[in-house]
Amino acid sequence: MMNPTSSLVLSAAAAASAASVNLDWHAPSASAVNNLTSALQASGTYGFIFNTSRTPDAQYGTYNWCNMPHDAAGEDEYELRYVEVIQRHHKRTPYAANAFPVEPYRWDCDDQGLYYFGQSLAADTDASKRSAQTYWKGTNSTINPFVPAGWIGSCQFPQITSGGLDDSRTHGEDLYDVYHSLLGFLPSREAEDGEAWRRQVVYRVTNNQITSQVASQLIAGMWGESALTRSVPLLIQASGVDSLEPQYPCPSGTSAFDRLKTAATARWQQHLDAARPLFATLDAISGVPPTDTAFHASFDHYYDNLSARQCHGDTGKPLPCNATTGECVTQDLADAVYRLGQWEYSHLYRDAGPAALRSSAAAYGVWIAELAAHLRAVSSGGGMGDVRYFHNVAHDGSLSRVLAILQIDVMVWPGMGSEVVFEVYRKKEAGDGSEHYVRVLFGGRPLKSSNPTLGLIDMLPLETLMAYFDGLVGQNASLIKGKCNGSIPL
Ligand SMILES: *[C@@H]1O[C@H](CO)[C@@H](O)[C@H](O)[C@H]1NC(C)=O
Ligand SMILES: *[C@@H]1O[C@H](CO)[C@@H](O)[C@H](O)[C@H]1NC(C)=O
Ligand SMILES: *[C@@H]1O[C@H](CO)[C@@H](O)[C@H](O)[C@H]1NC(C)=O
Ligand SMILES: *[C@@H]1O[C@H](CO)[C@@H](O)[C@H](O)[C@H]1NC(C)=O
Ligand SMILES: *[C@@H]1O[C@H](CO)[C@@H](O)[C@H](O)[C@H]1NC(C)=O
Ligand SMILES: *[C@@H]1O[C@H](CO)[C@@H](O)[C@H](O)[C@H]1NC(C)=O
Ligand SMILES: CC(=O)N[C@H]1CO[C@H](CO)[C@@H](O)[C@@H]1O
Repeated sequence: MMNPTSSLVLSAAAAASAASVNLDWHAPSASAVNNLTSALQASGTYGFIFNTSRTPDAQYGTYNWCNMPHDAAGEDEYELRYVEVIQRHHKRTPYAANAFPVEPYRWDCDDQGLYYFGQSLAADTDASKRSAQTYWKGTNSTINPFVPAGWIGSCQFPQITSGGLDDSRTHGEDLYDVYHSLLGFLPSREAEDGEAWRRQVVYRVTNNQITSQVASQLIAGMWGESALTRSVPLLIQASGVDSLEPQYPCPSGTSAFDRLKTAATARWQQHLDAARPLFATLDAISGVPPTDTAFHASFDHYYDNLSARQCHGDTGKPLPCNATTGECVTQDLADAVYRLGQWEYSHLYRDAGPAALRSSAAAYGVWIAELAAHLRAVSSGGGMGDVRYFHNVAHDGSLSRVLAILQIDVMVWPGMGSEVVFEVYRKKEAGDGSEHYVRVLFGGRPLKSSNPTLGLIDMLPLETLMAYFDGLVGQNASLIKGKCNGSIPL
């Protein structure tokens, strides 16, 4: 319990930090990632891994596109009160749109089923209500003369591959190891405690099924057998307004963001011009027409086309070759694509100036306000009920916007399974008026922000982060509709 004096100090501190919070955009640090010369001319990928889900132990914490690092560590003087995780889904097949005009090989997913069925919740206790475990089996009709555009094979494009399911499971096991075994924060999944987690833990997904595919294995990884005894709900908001993907309409935010990738933004155009020879080489091998605007608006398509192959399975799928000329996409070409993809993400979410912050804050402000409401409820005591762990499974666009809003100092394209973790701590012996503190982890390490109000977000007074979020998006997202419809400046 706080005494009246410390409560006064607390509100004074909160008021002061709200008044002095800096809401401006601050440029990220200069690094290889946002250096166009290194993107175009370096060799390799800055030590980033693109060809396996398994990061060698000696390289723990290294950026791995196929399976990003995650983890956390404890702090003695502080008591952990609440954890909210937002992660990107794990590795998947490419999207249909990322196939080359002629794909050199099939991509089959016959080693797994994507289960779609409805079942009465009464089935948890009444076996006579159980549904058959029906799954979608991609099929190739010998009669149907219409061939799908893009990839050929029995997978859905996209779907989480069986390797991606394995990574999801490991991710869940690792989270349990940290938050139960190491920190004793989450309950045990064993014996008498076995079901306590169901009251304390919430999972949320987007309307894109791949996030549910990840959740199903992640939860089994976290809670083992005790997750299999009865159903586990996944929270989902309605399609079209979902804040997690995000899907809610935000025309001003979208147009401000899109402008960052047009000729109106000089440094973007400069990178496209400089990358023309690389595009031409890739087009000649892949057969992508030089007039295909989607493929040449950015490196996104080539990046996904190539990286999904290299991450697949233990050894990856080969880089594609041209059946006529025999010329192949070399590792050097793929690496150049990966470097330019990193540069583009750093540009769009960080380097491009205040619009990079403002457009992300508008497009992702509702989720930020939801997060802030959770954090506020925890610090004001009891507001989250029994819930102490909230896990969101989302996309690279979701994570990138969170990183943009936090103004990460060195931006990267969030790889498969990337996570940002918000940990709320309470100081065991609070003496300075700031009772709750927050640590934000990205890739298992405290996130460094370029914004001086945030700095290294490692035991930052919680009210400082709340004041920053409130300033950008408004409590209860009160600013977002106005920002999105243009009646309030971004
Ligand atoms: C970018 O990298 C090049 C080559 O490594 C280097 O010469 C240059 O100084 C870097 N630019 C910045 C702004 O760091
Ligand atoms: C993966 O790429 C690294 C270089 O980034 C290379 O040293 C390694 O041999 C590659 N591994 C496989 C399995 O291709
Ligand atoms: C379907 O099978 C035929 C014959 O084996 C093959 O030529 C064709 O590429 C396959 N189509 C798809 C979509 O897999
Ligand atoms: C192979 O390269 C040629 C010449 O660039 C191109 O016209 C063709 O579309 C490519 N074919 C395939 C199968 O990618
Ligand atoms: C935000 O919403 C909560 C719950 O609906 C409400 O209690 C609170 O007063 C609202 N805050 C503001 C500033 O509107
Ligand atoms: C824009 O949003 C604001 C804030 O919600 C609202 O008051 C206003 O009516 C909206 N304007 C339009 C044109 O939709
Ligand atoms: C993700 C992506 O960009 N995929 C592209 C792969 O190439 C085809 C053209 O063959 C494009 O349509 C896709 O958009």
